[in-house]
Amino acid sequence: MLRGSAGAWAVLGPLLWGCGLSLLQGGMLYPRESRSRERKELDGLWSFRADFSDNRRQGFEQQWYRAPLRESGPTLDMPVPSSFNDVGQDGQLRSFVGWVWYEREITLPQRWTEDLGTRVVLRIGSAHYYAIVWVNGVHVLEHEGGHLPFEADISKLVQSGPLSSCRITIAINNTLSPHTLPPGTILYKTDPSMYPKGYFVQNTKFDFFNYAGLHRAVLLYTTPTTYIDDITVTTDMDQDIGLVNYQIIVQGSDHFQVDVSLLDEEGKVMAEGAGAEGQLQVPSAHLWWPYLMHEHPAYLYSLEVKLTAQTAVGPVSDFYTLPVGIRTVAVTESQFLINGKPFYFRGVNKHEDADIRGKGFDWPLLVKDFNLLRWLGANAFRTSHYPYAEEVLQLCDRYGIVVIDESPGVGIVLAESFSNVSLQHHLEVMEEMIRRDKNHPAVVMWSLANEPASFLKPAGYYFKTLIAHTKALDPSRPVTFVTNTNYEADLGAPYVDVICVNSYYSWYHDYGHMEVIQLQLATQFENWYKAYQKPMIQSEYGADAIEGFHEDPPLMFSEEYQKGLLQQYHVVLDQKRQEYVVGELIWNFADFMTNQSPVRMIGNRKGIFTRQRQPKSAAFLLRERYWKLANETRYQRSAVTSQCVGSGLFTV
Ligand code: GCB
Repeated sequence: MLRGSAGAWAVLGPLLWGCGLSLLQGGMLYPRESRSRERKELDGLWSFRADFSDNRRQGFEQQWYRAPLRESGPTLDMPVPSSFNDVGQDGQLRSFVGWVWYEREITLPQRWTEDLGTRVVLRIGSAHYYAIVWVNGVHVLEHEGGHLPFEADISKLVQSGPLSSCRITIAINNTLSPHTLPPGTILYKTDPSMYPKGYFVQNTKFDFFNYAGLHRAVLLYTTPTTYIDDITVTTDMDQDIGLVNYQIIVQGSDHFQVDVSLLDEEGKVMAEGAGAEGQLQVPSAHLWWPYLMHEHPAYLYSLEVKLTAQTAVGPVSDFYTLPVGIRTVAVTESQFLINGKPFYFRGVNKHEDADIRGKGFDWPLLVKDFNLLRWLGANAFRTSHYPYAEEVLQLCDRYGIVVIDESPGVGIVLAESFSNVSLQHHLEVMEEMIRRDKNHPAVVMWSLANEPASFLKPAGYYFKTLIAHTKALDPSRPVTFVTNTNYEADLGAPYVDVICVNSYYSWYHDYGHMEVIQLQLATQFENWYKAYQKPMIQSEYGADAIEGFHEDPPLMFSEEYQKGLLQQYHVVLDQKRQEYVVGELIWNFADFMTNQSPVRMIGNRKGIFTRQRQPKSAAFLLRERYWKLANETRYQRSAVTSQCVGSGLFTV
């Protein structure tokens, strides 16, 4: 959510979708280079200081943004992108709660500061959690939410003075409150016999470490002053003709022309169009298929958009190329269909998490993860429990890995977190998320939350409203949230398209008794299906295993127990996937960091890979299973029998 003054960025955004009312300003296209656009990455070392003052407000009281940070006190070198928590040797910084300050001075290319026909934009991929940004000491914007990008047009600031350099200061606060997403509470501990004066801790109801900092790329990019602000693409099929519906938003001028061409993977023009809105038809279209579902999965066309405009300074052109996958998504009462074929999610839940960098974006890690996913034969993952970096979704598009895109609605369990203030923020987060991710063919469903207290009275209204808004913003994709509430008590489930259930039989209860899993799991599925007749996904199941711990017969925390527990689940999943279960997502892809607690041994160890991405025994089990499942359905052209229900055919 953008807050406060946004500099010259003041044009009210038009409606993003036909029937979706959006309050967001402008589009959020991924910054790509083109003939008319340049980008300058600001990755590397930034100056950094955590504000350890008692009220954490010294930085504001002393206006640290007014002059280079080094002038107001000592600074540390801080890598970007990275979480700040694990790069140092200071335990206090690791668990710091409050404001931290980042600063970077940069030299701009001469043309950017002199050419008034150039628009210079500062874009921050993610800053967890609340961020305030100044350029050369001038406040340019604020943003709430740690997992989605925000940007400001800073042209006026960098083009108004004699300077060819600019100083970017970003203050970030990681404090979570009952109204943030995810929510949290600050607990003041006031017993003077136990705690020093002013002592407080951050409490959260989610199971991962609240890493903070500049987690994704910070960059500057340019466009002409009349520019392509947003593109929305939806696709459909008519026999073998691919239909690509496009809508382009232009800012900066009312007198412009838009031309579009759709190129295939060989660069051949397949269709052309003119105007800001229209439909392109692609005869014998190559569809975008998931990994291992087709001999040529993940086929991507390129939509080349060319804008020409007459402006006061003469003719201007802007170019932007968007990858486009042609595919449809639909839900029946027992199936999830991609391109009209039954799709079974064979996948994982992930986290953005690794040694040292925490949640900081890292290309080698990302490529390793995709290589592991493909090695497993997985075809899907859920972005548990927040939206991941855009580059992750780009690789999903490219490799055919299907995504359930989840909002940061994790740990919504306090009554306060279902209030109108919280709901309003959640609505806005969905707008930001859909604005960013709407054009990815890999994204097939929105997940609004993970394990909310959906049995609480206000949850019914909360989810009814949230789901209606999400569907209004994007009528083309099904919507879910992930539940662990009893099927009879869940007040949000009536509104979802797919029932996603987490369960930990023989882990969080019936410790060590794997013999009860089959009965309990079968009962879970049957109860839910009887109540709702909607397709179901086992959206989490798993057990902690410490790599190298072996016990046979299996004991909890051994690799044998993890494997044995999964095998018990698989027996029931194999029965129910013949009926209405449309997917299984293991918890978790890899071990990950959590808060310290007596039930977490240096983090959550339910990964089938270690945090360093080495396989445990369970990884080999899943690999065998996923390849077997893939081979059962590989390139299969089975007829679709069930009727589409609910919101009908979802096409993207
Ligand atoms: C869950 C949560 C997930 C936890 C997991 C666990 O139900 O959705 O965030 O990490 O269980 O291991 O307890």
